Amino acid sequence: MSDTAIRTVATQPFGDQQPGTSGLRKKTRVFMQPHYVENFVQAVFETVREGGEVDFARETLVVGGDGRFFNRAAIQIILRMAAANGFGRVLVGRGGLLSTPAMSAVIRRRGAMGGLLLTASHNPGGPGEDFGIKYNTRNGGPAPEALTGRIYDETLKIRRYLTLGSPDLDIDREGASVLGSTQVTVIDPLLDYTGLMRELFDLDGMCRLFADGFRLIFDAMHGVTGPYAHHIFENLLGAPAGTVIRGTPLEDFAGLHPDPNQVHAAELVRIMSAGDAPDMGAACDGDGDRNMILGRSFFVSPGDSLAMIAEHARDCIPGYRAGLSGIARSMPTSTSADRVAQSLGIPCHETPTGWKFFGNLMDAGMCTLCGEESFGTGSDHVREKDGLWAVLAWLQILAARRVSVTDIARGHWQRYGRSYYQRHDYEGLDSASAGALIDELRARVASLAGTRIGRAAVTLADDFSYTDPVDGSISARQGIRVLLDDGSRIVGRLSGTGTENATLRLYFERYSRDADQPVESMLGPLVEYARELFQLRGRFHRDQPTVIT
Ligand code: VG1
Ligand code: CO
Repeated sequence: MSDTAIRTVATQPFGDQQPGTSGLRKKTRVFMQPHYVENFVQAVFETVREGGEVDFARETLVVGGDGRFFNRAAIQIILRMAAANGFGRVLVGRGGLLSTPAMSAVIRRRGAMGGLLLTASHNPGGPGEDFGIKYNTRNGGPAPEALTGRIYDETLKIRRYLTLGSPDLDIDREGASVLGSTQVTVIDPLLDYTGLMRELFDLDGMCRLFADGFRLIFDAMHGVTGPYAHHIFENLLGAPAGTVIRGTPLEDFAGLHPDPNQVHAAELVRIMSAGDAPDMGAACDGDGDRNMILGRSFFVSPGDSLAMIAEHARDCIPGYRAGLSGIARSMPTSTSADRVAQSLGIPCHETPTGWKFFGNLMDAGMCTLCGEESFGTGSDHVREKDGLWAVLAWLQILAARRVSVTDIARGHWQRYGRSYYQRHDYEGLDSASAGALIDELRARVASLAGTRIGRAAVTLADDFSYTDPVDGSISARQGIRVLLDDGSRIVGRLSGTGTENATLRLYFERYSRDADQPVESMLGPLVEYARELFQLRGRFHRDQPTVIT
């Protein structure tokens, strides 16, 4: 049999290939089992082929990932399968790299039918850590729930997949080659993304900021943004060499969690707290869709960051000069952005957790900016959250206003008041017990209405359900929420991205006109109440969260 003869390989369903909040995530060794990647990829192909209505020979598929361990091997598997399944063209990022927002940009700019992203995002990487696969659709965004549901159904039925017997392709040199009847082109992973940033931002304005001595430190956490950040900040904007730290993508992220928060980017936080700290610090996660923004000894909470970008976008960032059509945020995200939307006279939409819920709103022109409390910020320039875009948005605002990060935040609080906010994660809980707790709460939470927490009364308590205003689809069971009459909120939900046990996320928000109080004391009563409500001591014997962000 020749290398490019199509091979039909018999297989059995695995039963556990259900995508979560953001794609299929498992331990790497699970993905490394024979047929595991193949089954999932074939199930994606069968689903998006729509029973033969879509002719793959006329379509382009994009492939790339965040560079973690097993990225390259998975890409070679996918290239052979894409060719065997008859795709006309496959684009793959050089070295197997494409950040998540760059994938979205490539799909949109090149008219591809979709893309396969290899990443477990901010989860650690390596043979003993995590891996993931996600499918993005023609609009460049993550597959919506209806589609991931159909992909899962397909994984339960699968009996065979198609591949070739061809050797690995060289994915480290740009250029086209042919695999079976498929053209495979290795592309520069920076090209489309950088082009898009040039369209949205005034790079000259930011160059002047750096020329005037502004100092940035950007932590790529050994994820995929390193090459993008070196190019954009140091080559295009003239920031000095050394602005980007941990800028080389590594398969194991040097053993760290590539998660841009104050816990996992502790070194960056230390640099930003020192006497000679740069003007701004920023970090992105493994696949480049999350961001953290820091001023000198100052942390910008992600919900605030969304609100502050929204406040200044029209006046400071060329790509938004026409104004914003609306804002969208995930339900647990703070309501800071709602107040900006109100003052701009535009709608603010509240969606379940996960970027896939923003896609319909953006496609329908109902929102321009989107954000999540989990360090996700973005706009309708792509259909993913975009870490470097957020850093550039902040730089552009600072270049226009010529004040500090802290001044931007204080100005915002002065004008709109402040949402004190924290998320507490309790990791490693027994899955069955955590699931049972949420089920119990779902059944009885409504009865909390009218009871008091400190001086405030509960106005509404429920399990959040979302009806998509564009296609009418309903996503129920999206998180237990307790809303109080002073604008405070407690939200609790189980993570859908973990690969081991259960993680309970508790979210706390309290609004005040007084912006100068310590966060902990403002949220203290809510935290105490939630610990009881979610039975952390009684059921799980936990006194403290694993991570606070
Ligand atoms: C988490 C975050 C969510 C985010 C998702 C994917 O999901 O809470 O806001 O969209 O990760 O982000 P969960 O279900 O674990 O809470 V990323 O950067 O992993 O693609
Ligand atoms: Co990510």
